[in-house]
Amino acid sequence: MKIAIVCYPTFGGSGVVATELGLELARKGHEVHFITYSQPVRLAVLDPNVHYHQVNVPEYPLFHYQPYELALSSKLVDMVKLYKIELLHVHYAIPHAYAGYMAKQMLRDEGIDIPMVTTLHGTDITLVGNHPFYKPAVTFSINKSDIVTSVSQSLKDDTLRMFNITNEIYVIPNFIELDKQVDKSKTPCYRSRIANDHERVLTHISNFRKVKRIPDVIKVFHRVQQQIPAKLMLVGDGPEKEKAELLCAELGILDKVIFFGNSNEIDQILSYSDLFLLPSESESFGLAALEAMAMGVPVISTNSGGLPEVNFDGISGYLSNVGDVEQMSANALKILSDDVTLQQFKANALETAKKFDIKNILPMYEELYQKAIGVY
Ligand code: GMT
Repeated sequence: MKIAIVCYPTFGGSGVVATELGLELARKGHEVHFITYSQPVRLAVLDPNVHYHQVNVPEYPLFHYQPYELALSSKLVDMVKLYKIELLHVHYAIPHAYAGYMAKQMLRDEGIDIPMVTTLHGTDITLVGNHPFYKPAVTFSINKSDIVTSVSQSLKDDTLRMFNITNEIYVIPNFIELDKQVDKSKTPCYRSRIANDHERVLTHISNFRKVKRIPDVIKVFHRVQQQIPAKLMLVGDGPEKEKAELLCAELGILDKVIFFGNSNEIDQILSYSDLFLLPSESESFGLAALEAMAMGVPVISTNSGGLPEVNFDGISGYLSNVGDVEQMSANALKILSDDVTLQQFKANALETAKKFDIKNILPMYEELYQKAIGVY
């Protein structure tokens, strides 16, 4: 199949999911075309089945906002015609499904019918919760897609509750590539630069938006390190980072916290972590938690959104109500305080992650692609 993938190419779960999906489809022999404004961060290796087409938005001073959707829909039309692409898979209703629908209409005028699969990742829904003026565009984009998928049951339920949806929504969970090899030879030496052998390493990875509740990450760590020797690795960048640094300084733990910024070495970082913290306000899935579990790292998270579908309470880690720093700290200590318990949780985390192996999830997308193509 010739498939175009449209996504946000930045350090975010949806971009990672779209990129890994495209790469795995390419490995299976499909021809995959990424169409976006910059090369997705994890699209380092190009293979002959993988193409990347950049969407350029010419700057024009008359426009207060440069029209990305227009540029994207034109690019989609051009690439579909040039490469005879058979299916569009867009990640996020706005603006991608919105632009994809316009491309479909333009192509139809030229006698080309192309199906569009839209995957919902959550932020569309959160955004509409905060800014209802996007609601008509999101509803329209979802209803005009040929197939709609959602990364969790929780996100599907939220979407059906908040919008007037006439389309079926298929739940396809996010996935992880389990066969990936991490260069373990680097692990002990890197770890020793971060923490002593007797110290536990706690980790949080995100885009440091408010929804991630970074202060809760720090407060949990603050309590943990009062009981056991520990270090905290904070990976990623975003609007809440500076406040996080100030809070660490205020609590007197700055010397125990390492701010890494954005990194492409997530697996390496996770390979010397003992516990992952994800106390988010809302999370449609929590890909970062799954990435941690796949590296054998148990997770302390909230029970919001799709997190209970990924992190199993008392097995791969623990779930708590949003903001319950007290319980999250107690649970973290429960996991970290002795080696036997920690090893058991690490093994459980990896075992749970295996349910989300890309090998099991990819056929679900391929089946829906066939169904979408069958529509025309
Ligand atoms: O979490 C973010 O802020 C980034 C956002 C994105 O667009 O990558 O993540 C969303 O999609 C991920 C992939 O499906 C999910 O794992 C995240 O839970 C979801 N974020 C939210 O729902 C807040």
